[in-house]
Amino acid sequence: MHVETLELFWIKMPMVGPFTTSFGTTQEREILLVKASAGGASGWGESGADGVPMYSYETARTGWHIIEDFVAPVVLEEEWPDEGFAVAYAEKFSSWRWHPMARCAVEEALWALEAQRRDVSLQSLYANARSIQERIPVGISLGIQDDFEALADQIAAGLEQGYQRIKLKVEPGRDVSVVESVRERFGEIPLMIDANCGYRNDPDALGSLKALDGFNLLMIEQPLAHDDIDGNAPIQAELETPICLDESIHSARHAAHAIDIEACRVVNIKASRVGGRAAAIAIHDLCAAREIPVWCGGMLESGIGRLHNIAMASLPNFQMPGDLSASKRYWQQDIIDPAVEIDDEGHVTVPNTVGLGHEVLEDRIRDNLVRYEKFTL
Ligand code: OSB
Ligand code: MG
Repeated sequence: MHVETLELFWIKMPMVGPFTTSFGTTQEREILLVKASAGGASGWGESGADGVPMYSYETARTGWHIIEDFVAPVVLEEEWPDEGFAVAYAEKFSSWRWHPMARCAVEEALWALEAQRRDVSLQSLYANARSIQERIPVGISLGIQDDFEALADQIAAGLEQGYQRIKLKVEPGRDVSVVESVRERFGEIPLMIDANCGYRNDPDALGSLKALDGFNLLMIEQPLAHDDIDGNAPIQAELETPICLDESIHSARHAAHAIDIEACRVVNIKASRVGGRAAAIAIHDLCAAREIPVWCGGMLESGIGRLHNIAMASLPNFQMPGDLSASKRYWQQDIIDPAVEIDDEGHVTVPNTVGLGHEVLEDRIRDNLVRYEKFTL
C-alpha cells in the first residue's frame, strides 16, 4: 500500500489550569498532530512535544521540520506491506537518531490507519496476541503549587473521583514539607512524587531523597538528570522507596542498563519519549521479562495521544496506575468525541471498537490551528 497523504496540524489549546513542574509552567499546550490517509481511511497521531523545549528538546516546530523535510517524503514514497506497515515504519526509522516525538507522531497515525483498514481496535494491534487488560487503573499528576490548601483540594477531588493514586510534582525545598502535610491530612493514600530531574544539581541528592524515604511513597520518579542513569544506582541502594525513571529512558537499551545496575525498580513508559509505540512495547516486554513493573506516563496529551496511551496501557505489564486521566482534567473541550472519562473506581475502559475508538473532531482541531499543511507525493 501507499500512504496517500500526510497532514500536519499544529494547534495551540488553553489548559483548564496551569501545570507546574520543576522545569516550568504550562498554561497553553502546543501540540503537533499527524493524520495519515490511504484508500479512504485515515489515522491520527500526536507528538508529545510542547511549544517550548522543557521536558524534551523537541518542540512542535522541530517536529514539523523533521516530518516535513525528512519523514513525510520517505513515508509517501515507500511501497508499504498491506499488513504490518506501522511496524515496518518503526523498523525503517529505528536507525534514525533522536527526534523521538516527531517519529512517534507519524508512527501513531500509521497504527491508527492500520487498525481502521483492518477493521480492528488499536488495542488489539498493540497487543498483537498478548493478553490485554480491559480496564486500567488511573492516577493523577498534580503540579507544584504555592498554596497547600489549593493542592489539598485537588487531592481531595481526585480521591473523591476515584483516582487510584496521587502523584505530586516536587522540587528541592518544596518536597518534604509538602509530602509531610499530605500524609498528615490524607493518611496512607497511594502517593508518589515526581522530581523531573530536580535534584540533578543537589550535591547531597542522597540526603535529600533519604529525607523522603520514610513516607511510604509508591516511588520517586526521575530525581536526577536526564543523562544520568548511573547516578541513581548508589541512591536506590540506600532507599526503601523504588526509584522510577522517566526522562532518562530513551530506548530498550537504556532500560536494560538501568535494570542491570539497579538504578530503578519501576519504569515510566512514554512512547513519545522512546520514539514510538513499537519501541515502547519492546520496553514493556523487556521489563516484563525482568520482572520490573511499568506504567504509562502522560505528556498532557490531547484526546488523540491519550487514546493511544490507553490502548497501549492495556498490555499486561502495565501494572501500576497510569497518567491517563480524564480529558476534562486538562481540557475544556477535547478534540475527540466522546472525551476520555474514568469510572467511579478510577479506571478507564479501553475502547474495543475499530481504530482509535473515539471520533476525532477535525473542526475543533481547525478552530485551534497555528499551522496546517497537507503533503502528497
Ligand atoms: O514528568 O510525567 C511527567 C507532564 C508533562 C511533562 C512531563 C510530565 C508530565 C506529567 C503529566 O506528569 C502527566 C499527565 O499527562 O497526566
Ligand atoms: Mg515524569
